[in-house]
Amino acid sequence: MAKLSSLLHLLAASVVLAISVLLGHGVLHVGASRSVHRNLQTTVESTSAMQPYRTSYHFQPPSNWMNDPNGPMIYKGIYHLFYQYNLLGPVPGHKVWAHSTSTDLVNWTPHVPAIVPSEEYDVNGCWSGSATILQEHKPAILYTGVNRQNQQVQNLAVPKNLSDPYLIEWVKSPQNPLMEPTAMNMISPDSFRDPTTAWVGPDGGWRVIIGSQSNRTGMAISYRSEDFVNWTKAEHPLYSANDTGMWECPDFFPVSAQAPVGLDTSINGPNVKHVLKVSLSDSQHDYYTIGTYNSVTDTYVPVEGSVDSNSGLRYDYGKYYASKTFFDSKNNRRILWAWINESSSADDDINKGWSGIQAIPRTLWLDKSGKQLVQWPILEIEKLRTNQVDLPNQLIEGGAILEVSGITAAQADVEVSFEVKELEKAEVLDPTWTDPQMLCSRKGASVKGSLGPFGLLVMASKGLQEYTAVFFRIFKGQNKYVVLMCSDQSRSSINNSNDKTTYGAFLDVDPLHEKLSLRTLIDHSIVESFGGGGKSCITARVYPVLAVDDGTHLHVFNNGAESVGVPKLSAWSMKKARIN
Ligand code: DQQ
Repeated sequence: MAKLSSLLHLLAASVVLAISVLLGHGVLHVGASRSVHRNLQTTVESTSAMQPYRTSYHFQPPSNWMNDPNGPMIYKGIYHLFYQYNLLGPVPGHKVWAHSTSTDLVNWTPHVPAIVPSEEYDVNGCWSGSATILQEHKPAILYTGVNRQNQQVQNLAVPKNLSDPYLIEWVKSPQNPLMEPTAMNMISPDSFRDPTTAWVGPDGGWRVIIGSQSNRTGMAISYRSEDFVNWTKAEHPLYSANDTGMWECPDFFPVSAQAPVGLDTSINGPNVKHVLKVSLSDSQHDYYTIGTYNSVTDTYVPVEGSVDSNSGLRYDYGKYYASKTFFDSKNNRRILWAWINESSSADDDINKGWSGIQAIPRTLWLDKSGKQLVQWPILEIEKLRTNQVDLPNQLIEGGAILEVSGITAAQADVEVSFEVKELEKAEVLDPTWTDPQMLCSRKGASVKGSLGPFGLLVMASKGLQEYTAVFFRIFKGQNKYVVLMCSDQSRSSINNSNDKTTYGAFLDVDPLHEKLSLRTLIDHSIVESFGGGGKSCITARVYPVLAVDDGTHLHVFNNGAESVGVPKLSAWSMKKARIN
């Protein structure tokens, strides 16, 4: 009964917000929009005892459903994040572009939604898209509208007032829709969405790609334009791959082969490689390839990674979808945003009144090897660190568990490195063990090995009835040592209605010459881990029953037969950010 009344309360507050927007309050001043959001906030705060899973420094709105990050950009020194949002509840529904801004990518101010369904061409939803900074630093948004016939079309919106750094009001182009599926262009009306940030070619013309599929061949359809309004479809897609299904939220951008810096989206040249990322609707995973892009012929040839095989490269081997990058011209870096969905049931989402979190924005660059990308949480997040705790350099014997106390373990940042001396004792890797996720689920944290499992037990309850284990194992491969990184959720909660899939990735680090490093960001229901300085990342959602707030503990463990050195472990409590 209590649950029902809090749900009704929440729905009522959501309807207030929806009505105010529909009545034209999309142009409300920020102050007014805040008061509307405060209504929602009150609802959530009043039930805070029932809200142990809300994050403290990962971005999320006060309530309701959020999915893809949309149109991230920096304008006049202000960072903008738009996101797919259902005004009416914590389940998927008609989408608007909700909008928040920040000066540091850590603390966020909510604004009224920037783009809401209002016209024939987007009446059934304003779906994902991207921002492009045009000449004279003018931002423009291309987004997918779902029209009255439920066809997907591409539309343009521009700021009403360029002198407003918060870009509160957006105006839809009178020429919309700009790109449509027709019998002539043979594009399927339900598989044509999510325009990327556009880039300029050597001829001065704009190019953009849009996710699609044709008979299960996933593809990135190319369009060109001189004026950003009139777009012509290219004869061939930028890239396609058989039997990969629908490609959602493509992202295409250059990376420097010389230095770990970001590049503006239109840059190309001898020391530049290109990344094509696609979000595969079938598996709900983001895959990327690294290759070369010929901007004259508009062709892309991938060299590393593969979209059509399980061994393809992924940004993250856990929950991480519909990601999108932008070039931060202020700090010369490329920043990656992504949606982390729930592992809880839809009923639980309705009870808690919200669904969906954004991962911590990550800086991303090309690894020295040129074979993969590296990702690291934006430096700004470190300003939330407080109460640092360090463990002295020590050896952890096989079977040992050591508590790291003195921090808020449900809201923390932990960095640890491991050193393994007797590598010859590593277990032999069976050549058929090619699927890291499968290997991690077969050899979870409780399965004793030789070199490993060793790592962190996070979100652990006092008696260890609940914990999430993030760990490494080292194997002897054919001519090198192979490092496996796992995030094992099988013991994360005594509530069995949650998805507790174990995730895994191979980590391209040579334990003969390098220490194995692990950083884990813990935020109540999110465990976001970076192995080898960001070479492999795994994000998990967890909903413990016992290990909540002060009942949460952090441990370092070694369940292998051999001892492991821990030269360094630092952990911090994280302060709460203003996440909306
Ligand atoms: N989410 C949007 C679509 C996109 C999908 C709708 C990916 O535009 O393809 O909310 O999560």
